[in-house]
Amino acid sequence: QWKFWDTQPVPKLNEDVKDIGAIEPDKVHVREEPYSLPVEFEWDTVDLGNPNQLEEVYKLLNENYVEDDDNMFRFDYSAGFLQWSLRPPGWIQDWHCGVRVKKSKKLVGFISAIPALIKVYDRHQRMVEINFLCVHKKLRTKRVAPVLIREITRRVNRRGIFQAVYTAGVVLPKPVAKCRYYHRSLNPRKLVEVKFSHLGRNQTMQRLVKLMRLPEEPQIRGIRPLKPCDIPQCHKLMANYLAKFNLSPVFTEEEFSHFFLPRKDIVESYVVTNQQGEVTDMASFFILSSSIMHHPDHQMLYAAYSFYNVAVAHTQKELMKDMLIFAKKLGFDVFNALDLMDNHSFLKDLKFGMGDGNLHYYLYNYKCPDIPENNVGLVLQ
Ligand code: YNC
Ligand code: MG
Repeated sequence: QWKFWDTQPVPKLNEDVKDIGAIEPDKVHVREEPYSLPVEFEWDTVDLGNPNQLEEVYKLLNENYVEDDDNMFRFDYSAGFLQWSLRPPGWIQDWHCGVRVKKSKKLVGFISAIPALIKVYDRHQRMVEINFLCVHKKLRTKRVAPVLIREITRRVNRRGIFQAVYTAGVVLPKPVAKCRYYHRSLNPRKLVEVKFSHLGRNQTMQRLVKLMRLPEEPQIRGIRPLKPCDIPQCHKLMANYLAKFNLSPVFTEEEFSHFFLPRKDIVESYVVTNQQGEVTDMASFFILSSSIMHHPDHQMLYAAYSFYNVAVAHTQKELMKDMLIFAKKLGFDVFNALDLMDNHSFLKDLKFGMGDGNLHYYLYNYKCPDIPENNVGLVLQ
């Protein structure tokens, strides 16, 4: 069955893991030569600082990356989003790994890694986050994906890192956690028109629109965008919160600034402060729209994704309600959230509906007991 994955340091699907730690020891020697591609293709390290190359990655993903199960929507990661996501502090150029057709130089494959310190139960492990694995539609099922995975592993190993974390919709050996997407309609009329959602029995458009109506303005007094001067406090607040989960990132202050300072059309973060001016709560979402594949009137589904939220003076529900209000004001059609961290505490009351399909979390060359979704404290882009 798993011709490729059976050769990799990951637990078997039926394995009941009881201990925590690396599966195989760090390699003393890592091969210097890239893995061999089929003869028509060649490796290329992509420079995302070069507008033309950034555009090539954007286009590859826009036309060939993840679709929903019914092939109606496909992620449309913006060029600015890709730069934000793939160039955090410590990013490494040759971890932006592309495959081109030798003759035409057309980019037809991609995989990326970024560095991260990850807490797994009570251990801290230097890892990479793997994302944006993509093979052009015309090149599928030709075993190019395993070569991309082997090559990024080699490039990461060359830098002395031997563990990774990644997520995928598909089941592979072996998920450490399984989460589900939930969706909160902000523009129910459009969502029904494009068949993202449908009217239930005994439901009318008028009643649905009323059901999903939100206040015009945020409800928490003083909630405002995160600013550079909040960073030291906010970073501590987040670190303290994330420490309680069994799978979570350990951000440096620089990483925290990079991932949370607001960037138009990429990421939004808000904070609440008390009378002493101390940050008590924070909430954030990133912006990831999807192309609507075959609709006469609508081309884009504008979506916001819940990122990291910490509630202390307020409740998760109060914070998230304000995120819905901000997202609605910004023109998003839908607000998505996974059922991880403390998200179960607001999903039902704030009228999120369960999505189809799961998001599985994986570790490479690291094993640990299964983690229930409410103990997952990691959100990848
Ligand atoms: C997948 N998503 O099972 P077996 S998520 C990992 N992640 O292997 P072929 C996958 N493996 O069964 P295709 C995978 N999907 O023989 C399939 N596989 O053991 C496995 N889609 O390869 C599959 N992006 O080349 C099989 O398949 C083998 O041509 C088959 O290519 C697959 O970014 C893919 O969903 C996904 O672009 C590239 O379908 C293609 O179908 C595609 O014949 C649309 O591959 C976009 C899409 C995936 C998004 C993501 C995370 C990726 C994680 C990769 C694993 C990283 C391991 C850690 C490495 C660093 C370690 C260090 C240190
Ligand atoms: Mg292939």
